[in-house]
Amino acid sequence: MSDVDGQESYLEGYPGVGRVLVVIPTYNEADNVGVITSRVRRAVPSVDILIADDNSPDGTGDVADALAADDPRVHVLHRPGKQGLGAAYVAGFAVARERGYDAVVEMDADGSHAPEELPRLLDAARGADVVIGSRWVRGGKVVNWPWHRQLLSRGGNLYTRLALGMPVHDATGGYRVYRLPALEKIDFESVASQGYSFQVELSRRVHRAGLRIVEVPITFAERERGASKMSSVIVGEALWRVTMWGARDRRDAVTRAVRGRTDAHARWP
Ligand SMILES: Nc1nc2c(ncn2[C@@H]2O[C@H](COP(=O)(O)OP(=O)(O)OP(=O)(O)O)[C@@H](O)[C@H]2O)c(=O)[nH]1
Ligand SMILES: [Mg+2]
Repeated sequence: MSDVDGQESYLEGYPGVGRVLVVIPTYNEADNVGVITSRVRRAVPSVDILIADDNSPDGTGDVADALAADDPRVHVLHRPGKQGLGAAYVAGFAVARERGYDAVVEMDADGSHAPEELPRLLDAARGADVVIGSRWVRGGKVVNWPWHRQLLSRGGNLYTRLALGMPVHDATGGYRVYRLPALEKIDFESVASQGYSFQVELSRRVHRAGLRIVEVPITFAERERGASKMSSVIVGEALWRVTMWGARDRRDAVTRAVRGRTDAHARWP
Protein backbone atom coordinates (compact mmCIF):
# COMPACT_ATOMS: atom_id res chain seq x y z
CA MET A 1 0.00 0.00 0.00
CA SER A 2 1.57 3.29 -0.96
CA ASP A 3 1.08 6.46 0.99
CA VAL A 4 -1.65 9.06 1.01
CA ASP A 5 -0.32 12.43 -0.11
CA GLY A 6 0.76 14.50 2.85
CA GLN A 7 -1.66 17.41 2.61
CA GLU A 8 -3.54 18.58 5.68
CA SER A 9 -7.30 18.57 6.01
CA TYR A 10 -9.35 21.26 7.64
CA LEU A 11 -10.62 20.55 11.11
CA GLU A 12 -14.28 21.50 11.01
CA GLY A 13 -16.72 18.75 10.10
CA TYR A 14 -20.35 17.92 9.37
CA PRO A 15 -22.63 19.21 12.16
CA GLY A 16 -23.52 16.45 14.62
CA VAL A 17 -21.28 13.89 12.91
CA GLY A 18 -17.78 15.41 12.94
CA ARG A 19 -14.95 14.96 10.46
CA VAL A 20 -16.06 12.87 7.51
CA LEU A 21 -13.91 11.05 4.95
CA VAL A 22 -15.65 10.00 1.73
CA VAL A 23 -13.80 6.95 0.37
CA ILE A 24 -14.23 6.43 -3.37
CA PRO A 25 -12.69 3.20 -4.72
CA THR A 26 -11.70 3.41 -8.37
CA TYR A 27 -10.69 1.00 -11.07
CA ASN A 28 -10.66 2.45 -14.59
CA GLU A 29 -12.82 5.45 -13.75
CA ALA A 30 -10.71 8.16 -15.45
CA ASP A 31 -13.82 9.72 -17.04
CA ASN A 32 -15.80 9.63 -13.79
CA VAL A 33 -13.42 10.50 -10.98
CA GLY A 34 -13.31 14.26 -11.66
CA VAL A 35 -17.08 14.52 -12.03
CA ILE A 36 -17.82 12.64 -8.81
CA THR A 37 -15.21 14.58 -6.84
CA SER A 38 -16.58 17.97 -7.83
CA ARG A 39 -20.16 16.81 -7.18
CA VAL A 40 -19.18 15.72 -3.65
CA ARG A 41 -17.34 19.00 -3.10
CA ARG A 42 -20.38 21.02 -4.14
CA ALA A 43 -22.92 18.88 -2.27
CA VAL A 44 -21.09 18.74 1.09
CA PRO A 45 -18.19 21.19 1.23
CA SER A 46 -17.16 20.13 4.75
CA VAL A 47 -16.08 16.56 3.91
CA ASP A 48 -12.69 15.23 2.83
CA ILE A 49 -12.35 12.80 -0.07
CA LEU A 50 -10.04 9.79 -0.42
CA ILE A 51 -9.78 8.19 -3.86
CA ALA A 52 -8.55 4.60 -3.43
CA ASP A 53 -7.17 3.59 -6.82
CA ASP A 54 -5.84 0.12 -7.69
CA ASN A 55 -3.28 1.31 -10.24
CA SER A 56 -5.95 1.59 -12.94
CA PRO A 57 -4.50 1.01 -16.42
CA ASP A 58 -6.59 3.90 -17.81
CA GLY A 59 -4.68 6.48 -15.73
CA THR A 60 -7.37 7.17 -13.09
CA GLY A 61 -4.57 7.51 -10.52
CA ASP A 62 -2.96 10.39 -12.45
CA VAL A 63 -6.30 12.16 -12.83
CA ALA A 64 -6.85 11.72 -9.08
CA ASP A 65 -3.39 13.16 -8.32
CA ALA A 66 -4.24 16.23 -10.41
CA LEU A 67 -7.49 16.67 -8.47
CA ALA A 68 -5.60 16.37 -5.17
CA ALA A 69 -3.05 18.95 -6.32
CA ASP A 70 -5.91 21.41 -6.92
CA ASP A 71 -7.84 20.72 -3.72
CA PRO A 72 -6.19 20.15 -0.32
CA ARG A 73 -9.23 18.19 0.85
CA VAL A 74 -8.87 15.53 -1.84
CA HIS A 75 -6.40 12.70 -1.13
CA VAL A 76 -5.28 9.70 -3.12
CA LEU A 77 -4.41 6.23 -1.94
CA HIS A 78 -2.38 4.48 -4.64
CA ARG A 79 -2.57 0.73 -4.37
CA PRO A 80 -0.32 -1.60 -6.35
CA GLY A 81 -2.93 -3.47 -8.40
CA LYS A 82 -6.51 -4.67 -8.66
CA GLN A 83 -7.38 -6.35 -5.38
CA GLY A 84 -11.14 -5.84 -5.30
CA LEU A 85 -13.54 -3.34 -3.83
CA GLY A 86 -13.40 -4.85 -0.33
CA ALA A 87 -9.63 -4.52 0.03
CA ALA A 88 -9.74 -0.93 -1.25
CA TYR A 89 -12.37 -0.01 1.35
CA VAL A 90 -10.50 -1.74 4.18
CA ALA A 91 -7.40 0.30 3.28
CA GLY A 92 -9.48 3.50 3.09
CA PHE A 93 -11.11 2.82 6.47
CA ALA A 94 -7.67 2.30 8.00
CA VAL A 95 -6.62 5.73 6.73
CA ALA A 96 -9.76 7.24 8.29
CA ARG A 97 -8.90 5.66 11.61
CA GLU A 98 -5.24 6.70 11.50
CA ARG A 99 -6.18 10.27 10.69
CA GLY A 100 -8.80 10.60 13.39
CA TYR A 101 -11.96 10.93 11.29
CA ASP A 102 -15.32 10.51 13.00
CA ALA A 103 -17.16 8.91 10.07
CA VAL A 104 -16.43 7.34 6.69
CA VAL A 105 -18.66 7.29 3.64
CA GLU A 106 -18.61 4.58 0.96
CA MET A 107 -19.48 5.86 -2.50
CA ASP A 108 -19.03 4.45 -6.02
CA ALA A 109 -17.15 6.59 -8.54
CA ASP A 110 -19.52 5.95 -11.43
CA GLY A 111 -22.30 8.34 -10.38
CA SER A 112 -24.71 5.60 -9.26
CA HIS A 113 -24.66 7.13 -5.77
CA ALA A 114 -25.71 10.76 -6.02
CA PRO A 115 -23.51 13.00 -3.83
CA GLU A 116 -26.49 15.39 -3.66
CA GLU A 117 -28.17 12.80 -1.40
CA LEU A 118 -25.22 12.63 0.99
CA PRO A 119 -26.54 15.33 3.38
CA ARG A 120 -29.60 13.14 4.03
CA LEU A 121 -27.37 10.15 4.85
CA LEU A 122 -25.15 12.25 7.10
CA ASP A 123 -28.17 13.75 8.86
CA ALA A 124 -29.39 10.20 9.59
CA ALA A 125 -25.93 9.30 10.94
CA ARG A 126 -26.53 11.62 13.89
CA GLY A 127 -28.83 8.94 15.31
CA ALA A 128 -27.21 5.77 13.98
CA ASP A 129 -23.99 3.76 13.93
CA VAL A 130 -24.39 2.89 10.26
CA VAL A 131 -26.53 4.44 7.55
CA ILE A 132 -27.30 2.47 4.38
CA GLY A 133 -28.52 4.32 1.31
CA SER A 134 -31.23 1.90 0.28
CA ARG A 135 -32.83 1.16 -3.09
CA TRP A 136 -35.30 -1.29 -1.68
CA VAL A 137 -37.16 0.62 1.03
CA ARG A 138 -40.18 2.87 0.51
CA GLY A 139 -39.04 5.95 -1.43
CA GLY A 140 -35.95 4.19 -2.82
CA LYS A 141 -35.58 4.05 -6.61
CA VAL A 142 -33.42 2.62 -9.36
CA VAL A 143 -33.09 4.59 -12.60
CA ASN A 144 -32.12 3.09 -15.96
CA TRP A 145 -31.38 -0.40 -14.74
CA PRO A 146 -32.39 -3.28 -17.00
CA TRP A 147 -34.95 -5.64 -15.49
CA HIS A 148 -32.41 -8.44 -15.01
CA ARG A 149 -30.18 -6.24 -12.81
CA GLN A 150 -33.19 -5.22 -10.73
CA LEU A 151 -34.22 -8.84 -10.37
CA LEU A 152 -30.70 -9.85 -9.34
CA SER A 153 -30.48 -7.10 -6.74
CA ARG A 154 -33.98 -7.59 -5.34
CA GLY A 155 -33.66 -11.39 -5.35
CA GLY A 156 -30.17 -11.27 -3.82
CA ASN A 157 -31.35 -8.97 -1.06
CA LEU A 158 -34.43 -11.07 -0.31
CA TYR A 159 -32.28 -14.22 -0.14
CA THR A 160 -29.78 -12.44 2.12
CA ARG A 161 -32.49 -11.17 4.46
CA LEU A 162 -34.05 -14.61 4.80
CA ALA A 163 -30.77 -16.55 5.03
CA LEU A 164 -29.21 -14.27 7.62
CA GLY A 165 -32.32 -13.07 9.47
CA MET A 166 -31.19 -9.47 9.14
CA PRO A 167 -33.74 -6.64 8.98
CA VAL A 168 -31.81 -4.90 6.19
CA HIS A 169 -33.45 -4.36 2.80
CA ASP A 170 -30.37 -3.37 0.81
CA ALA A 171 -27.51 -5.36 2.32
CA THR A 172 -25.57 -5.31 -0.97
CA GLY A 173 -25.85 -1.54 -1.39
CA GLY A 174 -22.60 0.39 -1.34
CA TYR A 175 -23.69 3.91 -0.41
CA ARG A 176 -23.12 4.08 3.33
CA VAL A 177 -21.97 6.05 6.33
CA TYR A 178 -20.09 4.35 9.17
CA ARG A 179 -19.36 6.13 12.43
CA LEU A 180 -15.78 5.26 13.37
CA PRO A 181 -16.49 3.75 16.81
CA ALA A 182 -18.93 1.34 15.11
CA LEU A 183 -16.36 0.39 12.50
CA GLU A 184 -13.84 -0.40 15.24
CA LYS A 185 -16.33 -2.72 16.95
CA ILE A 186 -16.69 -4.92 13.87
CA ASP A 187 -12.96 -5.48 13.30
CA PHE A 188 -13.17 -4.36 9.67
CA GLU A 189 -9.58 -5.33 8.90
CA SER A 190 -10.41 -9.03 9.18
CA VAL A 191 -13.18 -8.85 6.54
CA ALA A 192 -12.30 -11.24 3.72
CA SER A 193 -15.12 -10.56 1.22
CA GLN A 194 -14.30 -8.76 -1.99
CA GLY A 195 -17.32 -7.92 -4.14
CA TYR A 196 -20.97 -7.36 -3.14
CA SER A 197 -20.46 -9.75 -0.25
CA PHE A 198 -18.14 -7.17 1.32
CA GLN A 199 -21.20 -4.99 1.91
CA VAL A 200 -23.20 -7.96 3.16
CA GLU A 201 -20.42 -9.07 5.51
CA LEU A 202 -20.16 -5.59 7.03
CA SER A 203 -23.96 -5.42 7.44
CA ARG A 204 -23.92 -8.82 9.12
CA ARG A 205 -21.14 -7.87 11.52
CA VAL A 206 -22.86 -4.59 12.40
CA HIS A 207 -26.15 -6.39 13.00
CA ARG A 208 -24.54 -9.11 15.14
CA ALA A 209 -22.71 -6.48 17.19
CA GLY A 210 -26.09 -4.98 18.07
CA LEU A 211 -25.24 -1.65 16.44
CA ARG A 212 -27.92 0.66 15.10
CA ILE A 213 -28.47 0.51 11.32
CA VAL A 214 -30.74 3.02 9.60
CA GLU A 215 -31.77 2.70 5.95
CA VAL A 216 -32.38 5.91 4.04
CA PRO A 217 -34.07 5.77 0.62
CA ILE A 218 -31.87 6.74 -2.31
CA THR A 219 -32.26 7.03 -6.06
CA PHE A 220 -29.64 4.77 -7.60
CA ALA A 221 -28.75 5.53 -11.23
CA GLU A 222 -27.04 3.27 -13.76
CA ARG A 223 -23.47 4.38 -14.54
CA GLU A 224 -23.27 6.79 -17.49
CA ARG A 225 -19.61 6.30 -18.46
CA GLY A 226 -17.01 3.55 -18.14
CA ALA A 227 -17.32 -0.19 -17.75
CA SER A 228 -18.93 -2.17 -14.94
CA LYS A 229 -16.72 -4.44 -12.85
CA MET A 230 -19.68 -6.61 -11.89
CA SER A 231 -19.07 -10.23 -12.88
CA SER A 232 -20.40 -13.72 -12.32
CA VAL A 233 -17.44 -14.26 -9.95
CA ILE A 234 -18.65 -11.36 -7.75
CA VAL A 235 -22.26 -12.61 -7.78
CA GLY A 236 -21.07 -16.18 -7.12
CA GLU A 237 -18.93 -15.06 -4.18
CA ALA A 238 -21.92 -13.29 -2.61
CA LEU A 239 -24.23 -16.28 -3.09
CA TRP A 240 -21.70 -18.72 -1.68
CA ARG A 241 -20.77 -16.60 1.33
CA VAL A 242 -24.37 -15.73 2.26
CA THR A 243 -25.30 -19.42 2.05
CA MET A 244 -22.31 -20.39 4.24
CA TRP A 245 -23.08 -17.71 6.84
CA GLY A 246 -26.76 -18.69 6.90
CA ALA A 247 -25.87 -22.39 7.37
CA ARG A 248 -23.40 -21.51 10.14
CA ASP A 249 -25.97 -19.34 11.93
CA ARG A 250 -28.49 -22.21 11.84
CA ARG A 251 -25.92 -24.72 13.09
CA ASP A 252 -24.97 -22.38 15.95
CA ALA A 253 -28.63 -21.87 16.86
CA VAL A 254 -29.19 -25.65 16.99
CA THR A 255 -26.02 -26.13 19.08
CA ARG A 256 -27.18 -23.44 21.51
CA ALA A 257 -30.64 -24.99 21.78
CA VAL A 258 -29.24 -28.50 22.41
CA ARG A 259 -26.75 -27.17 24.95
CA GLY A 260 -29.55 -25.24 26.67
CA ARG A 261 -31.62 -28.44 26.96
CA THR A 262 -28.66 -30.45 28.31
CA ASP A 263 -27.87 -27.74 30.89
CA ALA A 264 -31.50 -27.64 32.00
CA HIS A 265 -31.38 -31.41 32.41
CA ALA A 266 -28.16 -31.27 34.39
CA ARG A 267 -29.65 -28.71 36.78
CA TRP A 268 -32.67 -30.94 37.44
CA PRO A 269 -32.32 -32.51 40.93
N1 LIG B 1 -9.97 0.25 -6.01
C1 LIG B 1 -10.82 -0.58 -6.60
N2 LIG B 1 -12.04 -0.14 -6.96
C2 LIG B 1 -12.89 -1.02 -7.56
C3 LIG B 1 -12.55 -2.36 -7.84
N3 LIG B 1 -13.61 -2.96 -8.43
C4 LIG B 1 -14.57 -2.01 -8.52
N4 LIG B 1 -14.14 -0.84 -8.02
C5 LIG B 1 -14.87 0.43 -7.90
O1 LIG B 1 -16.00 0.16 -7.10
C6 LIG B 1 -17.11 0.92 -7.55
C7 LIG B 1 -18.26 -0.02 -7.92
O2 LIG B 1 -17.89 -0.78 -9.05
P1 LIG B 1 -18.83 -0.94 -10.33
O3 LIG B 1 -18.06 -1.41 -11.51
O4 LIG B 1 -19.59 0.31 -10.52
O5 LIG B 1 -19.70 -2.13 -9.87
P2 LIG B 1 -21.21 -2.15 -9.70
O6 LIG B 1 -21.69 -0.82 -9.23
O7 LIG B 1 -21.49 -3.32 -8.88
O8 LIG B 1 -21.66 -2.44 -11.18
P3 LIG B 1 -22.49 -1.49 -12.17
O9 LIG B 1 -23.82 -1.36 -11.54
O10 LIG B 1 -22.53 -2.23 -13.43
O11 LIG B 1 -21.77 -0.19 -12.26
C8 LIG B 1 -16.61 1.76 -8.70
O12 LIG B 1 -16.22 3.02 -8.22
C9 LIG B 1 -15.41 0.96 -9.19
O13 LIG B 1 -14.45 1.73 -9.89
C10 LIG B 1 -11.23 -2.79 -7.44
O14 LIG B 1 -10.84 -3.95 -7.63
N5 LIG B 1 -10.43 -1.88 -6.84
MG1 LIG C 1 -21.56 0.85 -10.39
